[in-house]
Amino acid sequence: MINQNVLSSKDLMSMEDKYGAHNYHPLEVVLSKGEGVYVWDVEGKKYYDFLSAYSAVNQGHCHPRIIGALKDQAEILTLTSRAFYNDMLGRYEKYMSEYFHYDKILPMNTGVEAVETALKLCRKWAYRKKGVAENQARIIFASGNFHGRTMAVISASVDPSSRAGFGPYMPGYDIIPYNDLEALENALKDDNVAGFIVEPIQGEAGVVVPDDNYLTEVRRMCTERNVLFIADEVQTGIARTGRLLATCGNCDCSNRCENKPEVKPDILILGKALSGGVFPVSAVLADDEIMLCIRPGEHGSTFGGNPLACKVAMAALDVVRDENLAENADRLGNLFRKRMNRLVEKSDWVSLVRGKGLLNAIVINDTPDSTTAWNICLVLRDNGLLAKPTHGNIIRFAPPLVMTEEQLMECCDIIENTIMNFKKD
Ligand code: IF1
Repeated sequence: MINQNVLSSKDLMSMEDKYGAHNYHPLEVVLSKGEGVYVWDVEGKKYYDFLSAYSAVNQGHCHPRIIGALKDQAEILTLTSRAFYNDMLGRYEKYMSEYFHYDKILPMNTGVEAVETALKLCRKWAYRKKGVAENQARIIFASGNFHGRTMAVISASVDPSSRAGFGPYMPGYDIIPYNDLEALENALKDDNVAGFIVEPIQGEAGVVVPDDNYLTEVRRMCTERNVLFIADEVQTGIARTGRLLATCGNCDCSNRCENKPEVKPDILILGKALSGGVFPVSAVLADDEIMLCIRPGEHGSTFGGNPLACKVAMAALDVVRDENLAENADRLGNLFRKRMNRLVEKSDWVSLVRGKGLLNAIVINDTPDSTTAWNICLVLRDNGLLAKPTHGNIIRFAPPLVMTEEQLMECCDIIENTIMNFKKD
């Protein structure tokens, strides 16, 4: 019988294999502690976390202010359901409305729940405001998207691993190439189009950054055609790309969308780091003309807007502002890409680096079905840095935004030494 108190990484991986669904293929490391930019495995080995739980721990692991908020509220009131009011939700809604410059917020829990909420809101607006005939509303998605794993959302995916074998699929969708304004213009000719949902940078597709004018043109075209521009900032939001939001323009206020309204989405979707990775918290933000299209009893969730989530999210966003995480991500991201571009020149293994802020990826010079990127990540792990390939030959690098320049340079050294000494077996 295994001593339940002293379990090795190997024991714990075996337990997951035996008792857990096999819906993931994790890198072989078993983490037991996290603090700031570091995580430790069961045997006590320390690593730099270069994935940040897919950009959910932008504020760093177990940030004391966020954990403090969690502990304080957990001892007072955690959940009331929305059958009643609670004393945290109104405060949180006001805080979020002022922080992101929208009239209202609809609080949810996971990112995909917020995406689903945005899609439902978009359809409601189409019927109640735009005058689209019942059940005729169409929503445009970008090919290569990742918006979550529910049936309505994977119905818009073109990735076989997300979509295959889950049919039949949600009707009323059009899928166009990402970063293709001509394709969007054509799709918008249909008067039944209610919305266009898009990631400002496609994360899972491999950190695909669109042309500089893409989002501005999306905003202009959607306005002209009375179509809702829906931005999925679940991964790119909360300072990850060097701005509070990736849909922010290049102005210099902390909440940049205020100064570049021409890029401001009609519906904004947030998740992941909205809670600092401490607790599932997501949100949909919109102005009254859109948000009030959902009326009492037409949407909700048991945990949506719970007091614990409200308290944690406000602490998490205080940290983003007070520690200037957007500016830090912007500055360190430039340093990181500069170092990686030197690696592109020096190594045959790296063909390019792309990204914004501290959401970056390198493309490994091998076929997408090769195991090279995976094997490089295994050596990075052995050298004290955790990252994981996204599609095939692309390695995503997304450290917590609290990283210092000194720590970043050490991580670049680890990446550079690993790749310069990598031998394909
Ligand atoms: C997995 C990556 C994938 C997201 C965007 C909504 C959601 C996500 C832009 C849904 C979630 C997670 C899900 C996780 C791996 C990770 C991910 F891009 F971040 F790396 F899969 F593409 N919009 N992304 O990125 O949010 O419901 O998960 O809270 O499913 O394997 P969620």
